[in-house]
Amino acid sequence: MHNVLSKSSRAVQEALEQKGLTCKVVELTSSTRTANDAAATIGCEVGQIVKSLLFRTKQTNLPVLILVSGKNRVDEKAIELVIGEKIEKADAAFTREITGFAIGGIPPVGHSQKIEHVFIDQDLFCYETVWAAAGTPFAVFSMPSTALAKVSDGKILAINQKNITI
Ligand code: 5CA
Repeated sequence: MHNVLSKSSRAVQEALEQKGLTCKVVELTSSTRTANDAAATIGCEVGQIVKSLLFRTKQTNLPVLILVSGKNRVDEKAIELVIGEKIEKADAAFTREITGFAIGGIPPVGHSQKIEHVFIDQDLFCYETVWAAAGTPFAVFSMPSTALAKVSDGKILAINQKNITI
């Protein structure tokens, strides 16, 4: 672990503090780019990893942030039913424009633009503690899942795709 945070991770740390959270961003020496990498590096369950995925509404081009348990895949239809419009994955450029961060390090809070539509996977509440990216593929922080709901101001929903054959 490093003591000095990168610029992106420092911005996330500051955003957390502004929201009254005491959690500390940690920079690791192994990659936490994917949920599986992060779980292996941290030594937690993959379900405890918060994937912060950016989508966009197809017609109105508005950002939709979906905070998903690392063990789940987003059921886009469940989200579309709530917002009344089709959505699709945002590309890297749109993601950076809205969040201020690159894919692989998108945090659940501290974005450069306000995101109106935020959804939280209800399965994250199976865990007392969850871990999220903090600005880079090497930085993470942990927080109580209840705090995640509070600071992200998201709508809690069942968003896991049910019909996957593994
Ligand atoms: N650092 C980890 C967890 S702490 C992390 O950021 N995981 S993540 O799941 O939130 O971010 C990686 C996700 O970004 C991938 O699951 C994938 O859904 C998405 N992604 C990767 N490449 C692209 C791309 N080119 N365009 C849109 N989304 C992408």
